[in-house]
Amino acid sequence: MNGAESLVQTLLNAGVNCCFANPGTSEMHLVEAIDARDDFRAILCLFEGVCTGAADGYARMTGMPATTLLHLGAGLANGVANMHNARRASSPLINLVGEHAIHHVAYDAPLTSDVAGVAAPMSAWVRTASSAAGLSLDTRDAIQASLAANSDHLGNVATLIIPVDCAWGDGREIPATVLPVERARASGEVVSDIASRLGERSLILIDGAGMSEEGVQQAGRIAEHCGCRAITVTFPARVESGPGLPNIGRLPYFPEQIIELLAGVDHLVLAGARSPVSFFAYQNLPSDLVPEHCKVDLLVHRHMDVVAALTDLADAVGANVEPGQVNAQARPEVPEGPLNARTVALTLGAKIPEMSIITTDSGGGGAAYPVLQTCVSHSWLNLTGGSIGGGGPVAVGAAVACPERPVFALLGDGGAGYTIQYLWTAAREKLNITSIIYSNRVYGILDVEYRRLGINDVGDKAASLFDLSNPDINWVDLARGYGVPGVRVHTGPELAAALVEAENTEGPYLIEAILGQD
Ligand SMILES: Cc1ncc(C[n+]2csc(CCOP(=O)(O)OP(=O)(O)O)c2C)c(N)n1
Ligand SMILES: [Mg+2]
Repeated sequence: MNGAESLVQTLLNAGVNCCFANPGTSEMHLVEAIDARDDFRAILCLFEGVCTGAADGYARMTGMPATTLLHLGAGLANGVANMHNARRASSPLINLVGEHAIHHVAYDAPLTSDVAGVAAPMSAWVRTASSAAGLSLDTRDAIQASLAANSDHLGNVATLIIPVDCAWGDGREIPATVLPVERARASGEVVSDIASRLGERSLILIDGAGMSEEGVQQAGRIAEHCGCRAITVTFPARVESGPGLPNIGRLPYFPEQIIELLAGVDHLVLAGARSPVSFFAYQNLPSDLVPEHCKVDLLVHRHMDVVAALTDLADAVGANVEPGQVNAQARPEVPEGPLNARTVALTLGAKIPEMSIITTDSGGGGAAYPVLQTCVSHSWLNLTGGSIGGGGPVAVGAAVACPERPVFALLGDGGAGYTIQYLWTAAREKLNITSIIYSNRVYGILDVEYRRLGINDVGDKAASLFDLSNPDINWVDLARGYGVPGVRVHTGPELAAALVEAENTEGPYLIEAILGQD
């Protein structure tokens, strides 16, 4: 058994059996070791940002790490932006990155670079293997690090750098056990103290595992009993939502909106969430958005047992009630007329199947959340770290993880441009992904943010930096080029028909939604 084979065996021993790959010469022994195993899935992605984003989506749906296989510092660097989103999601992820043989590094051949230096800022754990015999233990440690209860800022991305002589040298299969991860309980004292002060002007802010079905049920019990509200952070990694589940709202995006919401809150309880701050700094606004009159209580950190803490809190307040439920509604009618974020949302509400998985990026997709919440059960995966180009790749990983569930990727035409190569992987793997491109032909939010600074005179150069026309991007042609059928739509009924067509089409489908006036 060589080092590469011992690495793959160690992954399989721990139940890690999927790799999103874009290999090169220094990874050939790893390719060979993967090739030898029927029980290990290898999926080619045409850009490394698709590999890292897909591994993130896979982890959010399974709770298990997928691996990426990347080519030295340059390949890893291409994957860093979506590693950032994965880090913000606390997704377990294992990057396997090839490196020159140890003796070859000193020759400074063209692909030589500081691989560990590239990995460090987005990784909780980085190691460069130094022997073939130790590679299985290195792999065990990488798996353990990806599953560890790390604090928020570290995340759960583990990067194992593998000099090729460690892959081709003699390996050892060590029966390396991955230890179960213990998540700390919230202190009983903290729970009862918070319980004694929960009231109508309390707000429970939830993140992490607190948004699992069990977590939102417990938060719903507390909210119902105490008459307070429970909401998630603005861009949670995954939320279970729909009729039958409690009405868990969401922290808004703009700082003014958050300030307005918190003005009526005297008591903020953090359940796996961090205290709200402004996404960006503005000269006339604070970074910390919690008003002075508001007492902030940390119930539980995200890396601790958030669900148990919410359960303990519900018990401590004596919440012998069913959780309050979302105000379930019939599915909306398909709206007539031109499309905008709102009419796309209503049409999705009318048409998408139960148990769908939704991924979002930039663009107007977020407007669909309050609509879908009332009428269709779904898992919603957000762009956690604000680095656009995550939504398509995350959809790939979610579809690989849950082949029986339909996946919808709601993407802005700006964000989609960063990682559009995901379409080819979706076509090749016959993934059940319907992509909806919100085609307004502009980086719309940048225009909004520019004006928010008080600049109303948008000059030609500035306008050209926000504009996506001239030439217009033809998303349907792009999709066809990657082997994905699709259609362009302008109205609610056209979109509705396209969604039916997507459902009846095996594999992926792309809908370019041309947005008119709001
Ligand atoms: C990696 C990365 N680069 C740049 C940005 C800055 N940025 C934020 S939103 C955006 C444009 C989004 O445009 P689009 O997807 O078309 O959505 P729209 O605002 O038009 O609804 C850009 C460039 C970012 N967030 N992440
Ligand atoms: Mg746009």
